[in-house]
Amino acid sequence: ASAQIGVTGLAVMGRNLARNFARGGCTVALHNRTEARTRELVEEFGDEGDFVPTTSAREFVAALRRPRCLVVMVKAGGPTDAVLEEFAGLLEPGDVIVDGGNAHFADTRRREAALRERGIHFAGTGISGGEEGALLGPSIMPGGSAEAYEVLGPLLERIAARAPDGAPCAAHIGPDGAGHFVKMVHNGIEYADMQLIAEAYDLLRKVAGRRPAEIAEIFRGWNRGRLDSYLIEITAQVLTHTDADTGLPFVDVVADRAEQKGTGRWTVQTALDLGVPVPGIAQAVFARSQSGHTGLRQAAAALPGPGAEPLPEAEADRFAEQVEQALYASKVISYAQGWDMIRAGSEEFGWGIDLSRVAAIWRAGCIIRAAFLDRIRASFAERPGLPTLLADPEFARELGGAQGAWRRIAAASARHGVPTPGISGALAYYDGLRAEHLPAALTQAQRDYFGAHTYRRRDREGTFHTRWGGDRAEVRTDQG
Ligand code: NBP
Repeated sequence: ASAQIGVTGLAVMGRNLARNFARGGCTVALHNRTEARTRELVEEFGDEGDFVPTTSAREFVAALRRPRCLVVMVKAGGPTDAVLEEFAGLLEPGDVIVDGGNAHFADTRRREAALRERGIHFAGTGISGGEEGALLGPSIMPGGSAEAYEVLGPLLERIAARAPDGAPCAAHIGPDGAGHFVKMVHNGIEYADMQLIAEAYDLLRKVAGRRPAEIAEIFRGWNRGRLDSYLIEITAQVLTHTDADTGLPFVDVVADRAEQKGTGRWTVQTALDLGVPVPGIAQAVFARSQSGHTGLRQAAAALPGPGAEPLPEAEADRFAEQVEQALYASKVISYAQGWDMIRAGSEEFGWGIDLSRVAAIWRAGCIIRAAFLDRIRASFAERPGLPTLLADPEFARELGGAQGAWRRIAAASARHGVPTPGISGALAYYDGLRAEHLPAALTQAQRDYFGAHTYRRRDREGTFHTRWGGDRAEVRTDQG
């Protein structure tokens, strides 16, 4: 047994992770259900490092040093269960299985509990950065026991991306499903971020009358400022690309129906279960869903609305600056909601997640990597009990500074008929949190009217009900 780590499941992700380990100096055992993939990897990339190709699960396990450490990179769901069942029978207490696939954190909790019974550590691990990240350095979010991380940590930190300060973008997140939960929320934030960028593009195009190549230039400018991020950078790349067949801007030949694999939906479903408001993520998931409903869109296509009359040229530059402010403010709101959700999950499942550490390992390697994450890291490091990112003095000052422009953009989008559920919804969230009084009072009164659901009063302790159907007298319901 010579390999420090093994990878089973050698499709795009597994293959690139295995190469990353090998390039980093690890001896890597290789296994895949279909042998051909293992052979191909060694033929094409065998000179990149030390690989130990194997042709059976038994041979694979035998190739690993104790305690064994193996990474499963197969299709999430049934295939993961099948592979775990096969390997669990061959492993010994103290061995570590890493599931690097996109598992639902509830499945990870179930699998961890079952394997723990057999003395095997199971580290459900979120890996972000796609194919390229897997090879060059992903952001890695391992869950599972602290004991497992002792074995695993040094190996994962070796292949992870490096933040600008040199720190590896891998850190123990917390027990059982914590890693996959955090990866799920990462993807939810990614959905929200992408939606906001799409809305900013739409506004610049339809209201400011800018062409895709001009918008790319605007985005490049933004990328030199506080919006500096991977998603803004690739947006500029996409917007400068021209379709070879038609000579049109690429964005104009792509069908306007966004698809989804499901992690955004999981985030929203879980948020509903946890009772944590993440409307920015929900709006993004629903916006993709709405874009794909061609039947609904066709049926509504003739409904009246404002014409596509762009602003006069003299106002367009100022408008673009206001879009930057609205985009930035809305982005802060989305991230605040994401962190609210991580805190809620951590409390619900007793994970003890360090909120600052999550921001630290998202600074590089992952899809939402951005300069701004270092400020979130610093914010939670200084104030671990911060109830919301909106209460951070610096973010609060920025939101306050942006709110004038943000309101003008939300108003302009309504006036021009450009849908901005992300930007306008983020503003509603901001106003909803800062409002001294919400109409929730009326909602609660209605609930008491039709369902005797009771209410609390602003001026007194206790719960009350008004006898709406009778004399409308108020009765106290929390006393004998
Ligand atoms: P896929 O998700 O396409 O899975 C293909 C791999 O699963 C192959 O190695 C295949 O073996 C194996 N497999 C299947 Br399918 N059923 C199996 C079974 N019953 N027993 C054993 N092996 C089985 O590969 P991927 O795109 O590389 O993704 C791997 C994991 O990483 C997934 O969970 C994915 O969600 C996650 N992920 C992907 C990305 C990304 O950007 N693609 C990013 C982050 C995470 P075979 O060769 O014999 O068919």
